[in-house]
Amino acid sequence: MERRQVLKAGGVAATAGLTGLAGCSSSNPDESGETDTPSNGNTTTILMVTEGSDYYFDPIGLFVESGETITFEIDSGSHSATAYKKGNGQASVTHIPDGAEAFDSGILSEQGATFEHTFETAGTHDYYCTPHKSLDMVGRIVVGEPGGPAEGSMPPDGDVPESQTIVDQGAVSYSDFSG
Ligand SMILES: [Cu+2]
Repeated sequence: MERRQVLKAGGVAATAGLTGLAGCSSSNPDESGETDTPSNGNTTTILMVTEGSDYYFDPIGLFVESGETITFEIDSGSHSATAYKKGNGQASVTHIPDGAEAFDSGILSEQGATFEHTFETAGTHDYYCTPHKSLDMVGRIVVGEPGGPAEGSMPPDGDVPESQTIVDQGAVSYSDFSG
């Protein structure tokens, strides 16, 4: 599965035990990256990366089922994961479904720092990084199936993969998308 690449990408194993999930001991991938999906299958990580003059979420496009939890984790630099909903941070448009929670991690700066959000509402969720919004640091999460006001246009601050591509591939890495 594509998402396995995320877990191998850096430092996740070392910090998986520090996320403070009460009573959850299933997110314990070993260093080899060869672990099977945790039994509940419900934790997926998106890295937040500063690399030279590139600022990005990786994977930039991700599919999850309704009810799944995504962990946003600082790989390098200082970032936020902030939903495109008018009034949420600096969002100028709403690109999440009606009824979906407008998540906002606030700015995270420590390597390995995490923010978790459980996506309950089906549809297309676009989000951005507050400090790097003007530098194309945006991402798209499709929950269950594409839908809602994000469909038919890209976020105002940068491009993300098409929703159907995300559904088909499960995850779209930043390098695949930008390269
Ligand atoms: Cu950023």
